[in-house]
Amino acid sequence: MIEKLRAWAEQRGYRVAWGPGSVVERVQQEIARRRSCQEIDPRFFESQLESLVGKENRRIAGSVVVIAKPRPAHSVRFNIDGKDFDALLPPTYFRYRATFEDVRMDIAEHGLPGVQIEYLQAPLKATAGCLGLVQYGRNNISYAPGIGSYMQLCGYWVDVLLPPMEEDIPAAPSLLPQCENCGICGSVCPTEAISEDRVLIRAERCLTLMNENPGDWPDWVNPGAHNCLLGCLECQRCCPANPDLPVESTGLVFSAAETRILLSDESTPDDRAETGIRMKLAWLGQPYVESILGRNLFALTRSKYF
Ligand code: B12
Repeated sequence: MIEKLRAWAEQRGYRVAWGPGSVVERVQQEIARRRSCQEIDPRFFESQLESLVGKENRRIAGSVVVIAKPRPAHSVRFNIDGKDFDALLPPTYFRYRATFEDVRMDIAEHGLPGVQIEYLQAPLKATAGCLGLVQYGRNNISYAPGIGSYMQLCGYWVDVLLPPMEEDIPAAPSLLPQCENCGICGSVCPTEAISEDRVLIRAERCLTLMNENPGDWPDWVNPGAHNCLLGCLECQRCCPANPDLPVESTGLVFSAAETRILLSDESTPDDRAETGIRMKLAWLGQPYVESILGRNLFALTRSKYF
């Protein structure tokens, strides 16, 4: 069974690791500890992490399997004042949720046929780190061997007890050796979310958290720092441990009229539904960003990157 799983991953260029379900509990306890000693901002914890660490979400007994799937960045085209404007989406954003399902269906058919496979709702980097699948960078993102950080982690419960991978797994997560004397990511982070004194990111300061969510950005955020339609690529693109960023087109084009509606302060949800905007965002796998996309696009047009 394990040989089949390994061959499945290798054929697709994925990395795979597995281990006992207790790894997830261990990771969850560690994050709860970081929350209780104030290493993690309480408001950030409640809004983003509680669902991953706060409740028992295992529905089947067995093992956990985590896959690192290489993903490129993607471009999306807008039309501003008659000119094409290509905005970048970091790896993982295009068809994020759909990718979990694609991988689940594929592994169920070819990697672990006959095995029940369910989504793992847990902190995936930390779980993958304990399983030896990834190492952390100083930017707090995880890196898989031969891939770097441009990947999506997909985690699953499987209803069989897979044999241990290696004797010393699960293990404590480790740092990339290249990070020991580097620190470039900390110096380019536009919001000082990466500090010298710790690996754990100050997530409440991360540009990604701000531009993925509604609301005004705090005054200390330089709007010119935005470099993607959603998210931020600064701490990954500068990283010597990463390959060049692969970029693919989504093929998605927002017409001049649609771009105008997105950028207008006065447009309504009906305007977005009547044009192709809503349908296009659903196809992109980002239906929740309808109300914030114009804000982000406007910031991008003003940023130093364009
Ligand atoms: C919440 C979340 C966010 C939040 C907070 C990020 C965070 N680090 O917590 C925000 C919105 C800011 C965010 C941003 C991004 N995210 Co995000 N996010 C998540 C989510 C849902 C949970 C992450 C989590 O577990 N946080 C809790 C913290 C405590 O866990 P941790 O970061 O692993 O922290 C551990 C380390 O710091 C370690 N540690 C502490 N000290 C030390 C010291 C040493 C020496 C070592 C080795 C380790 C170590 O201990 C901590 C655990 O106890 C996951 C999906 C999932 N289900 O897991 C995606 C996920 C982590 N995100 C992902 C991505 C791609 C991003 C972005 C790159 C997106 C973008 N381009 O804009 C940025 C990266 C920001 C950054 N530099 O970290 C990917 C990461 C892929 C990868 N290559 O690692 C994930 C896994 C989604 C996926 N399915 O692929 N994200």
